[in-house]
Amino acid sequence: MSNLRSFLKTYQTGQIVDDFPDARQGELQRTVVRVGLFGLTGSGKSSFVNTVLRCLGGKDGIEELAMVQSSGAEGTVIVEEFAFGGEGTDKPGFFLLDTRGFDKLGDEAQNEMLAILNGDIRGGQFIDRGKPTETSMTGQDYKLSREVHVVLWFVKGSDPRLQSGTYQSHMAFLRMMLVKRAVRTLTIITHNDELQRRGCTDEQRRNIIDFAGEITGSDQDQTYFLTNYIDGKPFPSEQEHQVLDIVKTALTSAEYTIRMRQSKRNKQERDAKPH
Ligand SMILES: Nc1nc2c(ncn2[C@@H]2O[C@H](COP(=O)(O)OP(=O)(O)OP(=O)(O)O)[C@@H](O)[C@H]2O)c(=O)[nH]1
Ligand SMILES: [Mg+2]
Repeated sequence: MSNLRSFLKTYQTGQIVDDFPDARQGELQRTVVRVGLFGLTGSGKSSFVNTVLRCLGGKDGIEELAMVQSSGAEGTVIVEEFAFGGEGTDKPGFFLLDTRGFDKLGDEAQNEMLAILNGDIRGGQFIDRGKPTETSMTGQDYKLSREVHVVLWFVKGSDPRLQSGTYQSHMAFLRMMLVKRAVRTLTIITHNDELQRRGCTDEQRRNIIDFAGEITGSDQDQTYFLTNYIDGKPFPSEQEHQVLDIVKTALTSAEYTIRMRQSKRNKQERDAKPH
């Protein structure tokens, strides 16, 4: 466990998957893994950033916290980047991208998520939600180092609307784009402490996994239950381990995505050359 923690504290891109046959010279050294956190408002994205900060500490000991349930100005979206890993070097190993949640899922949400995936909405940037964001629908011509390499999709496990089918909608396009980009989605079901307190049964958990999967497209083996660290509450090492495990899994998925995208890119370049 402390092994995993120290691995993640010093992590640099490329340390999990051993072979990147199609990487350009120095490409991995320049790339910081970008982990996109998405989900409805109140699902626990910012709390997750703070939980990882508590477990790992930020790059160079930076401990600036994410704003939990922040009330950004109306119509404005902020993506915040939090740097982790790379301890003892001048480059972080990965960013967690905390995004402003949606009240509902639909076309607007999809378009905005796609722009973040493509790297067209970056950290600290203000976006007017009144206007659609310009972004590529195909994901071609984008730079691998700008993009999001893995998605963590947050779902509040104790949200009653999950069971009522309110959310079973409309994210098919985005899911297709993720598949096309070879970006994996992990589903993070938060508020596990509340589920435990209510005596949630295994069958109820399976239902929650299914409901969440309808939104995110994840199977059971890509779905994790999580209790976020809440200021002032005890945080047992078992919960900490869950958090570190999710981070490691996310970084592993991201590295496979980077490797696959490099190979695709090189193949396209070869195919485009005149014979
Ligand atoms: N009990 C419990 N509360 C949680 C957990 N995760 C988050 N919360 C609480 O849920 C509320 C919402 O959490 P946030 O982290 O602000 O949610 P968010 O996804 O960042 O929300 P937006 O920024 O509005 O999209 C806060 O009051 C958190 O303290 C959890 O695992 N258990
Ligand atoms: Mg937030």
